[in-house]
Amino acid sequence: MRSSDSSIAGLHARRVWDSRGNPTVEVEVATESGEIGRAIAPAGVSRGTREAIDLRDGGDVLGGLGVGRAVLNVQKLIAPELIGVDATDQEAVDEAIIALDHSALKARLGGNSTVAVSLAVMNAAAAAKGVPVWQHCAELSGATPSLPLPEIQIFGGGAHAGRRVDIQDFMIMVPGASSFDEALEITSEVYRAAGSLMSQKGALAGVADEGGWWPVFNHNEEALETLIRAIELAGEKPGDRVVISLDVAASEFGSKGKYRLALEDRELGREEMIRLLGRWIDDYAIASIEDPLAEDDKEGMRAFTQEFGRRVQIIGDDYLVTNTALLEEAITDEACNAVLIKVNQVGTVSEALDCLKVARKAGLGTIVSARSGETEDVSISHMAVGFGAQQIKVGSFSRSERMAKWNECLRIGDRIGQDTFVSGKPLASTDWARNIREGAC
Ligand code: 2PG
Ligand code: MG
Repeated sequence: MRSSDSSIAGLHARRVWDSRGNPTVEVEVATESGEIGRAIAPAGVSRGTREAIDLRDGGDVLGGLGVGRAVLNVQKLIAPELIGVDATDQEAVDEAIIALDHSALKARLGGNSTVAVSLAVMNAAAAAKGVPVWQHCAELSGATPSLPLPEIQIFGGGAHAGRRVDIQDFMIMVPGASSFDEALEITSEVYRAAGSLMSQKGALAGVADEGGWWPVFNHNEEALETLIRAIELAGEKPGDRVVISLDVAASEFGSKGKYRLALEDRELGREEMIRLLGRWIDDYAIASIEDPLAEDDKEGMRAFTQEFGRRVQIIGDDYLVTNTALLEEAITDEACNAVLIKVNQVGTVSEALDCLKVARKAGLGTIVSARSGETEDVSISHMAVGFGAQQIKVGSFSRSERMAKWNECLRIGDRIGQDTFVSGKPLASTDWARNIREGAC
């Protein structure tokens, strides 16, 4: 391949539709060699206030969610700057995008435009090189490809289920599985068991936005109790091979150190919230908690990590929004011990990879994550493998926009070998704390 063959020859953007039936941006990038790379922007609803902005048209049509302006930005503003740039040089591509929009939240171009372009270029570069996307990602990141531990939702909640319960994601992980495939098989059994428990109580009411069972519970803890029963019904001992993982998404119901649990009609102070989660950790085989406190509650995140950071994984999502500067601050503050990596939170592949590398260097856990609004795009499966992330979070174990990502990991696994599967080690690791002490970051 001549080097110029991987140069970008053209970009095309169009409106397509996501898993909620909302419009979103798809971009196709063509290289001089005639290869095409395609990607679609995902969309979150429980969004951090400091994440890249999705540019929407506003007005009455489509609830204001139109992407006409975002599509035009790709065609008129971004495309002219990228024609002739080598697609394999992801940093040059992303720098050119960033040069067009220095606003903190990519408000001019829209994070939905920039992420679709950046991912499409990544996919086009792999095609031009004639290698699978995960391999190109490994070359970009310098990591050894590995199959991440899946983190899979059983009950949806929060903003993904009409706020039927306050906590957003009730998930499981199977760190005791011997392969990615076995982790999915055990998850499938637990998912099915949870569905039949709901059915027995006459509470089976369909699925939430990410495919987890719709939560018909009278209090948040009932979801945890039911999840424990489902794990047992599936023939597993909670805390043994299977552990529970929560995304509290506390910014959705808390701010300024106060947390309003609407389902239970009570408001908790910061300390009470920490005590409640601490009791759940003791009682329910919980190994990982995401956003236990709100994005504005640094004091709470620090206190929580101080107390529980050696027992459980504490993930910053809305708290960090895949932003390297916020991550560095959190490392100094010891405010969490793992980071969720969502490319559309920051807007480009290079910025997301930079954040992941900083986390890895500091010994923090790394979880590549989808959004609640997703599509058939499977770029994140390739990124999770090629970036050597320890975990992958894609939502539940139903609905094809979710299953497409799990299934893609299985296909990749056949190429790189099941022995690359990341077992439960990262969850038990306290390397992050030691690295901070030794000044490795
Ligand atoms: C999250 C994500 C995915 P959303 O909070 O982690 O579950 O939700 O995409 O709506 O921000
Ligand atoms: Mg989250």
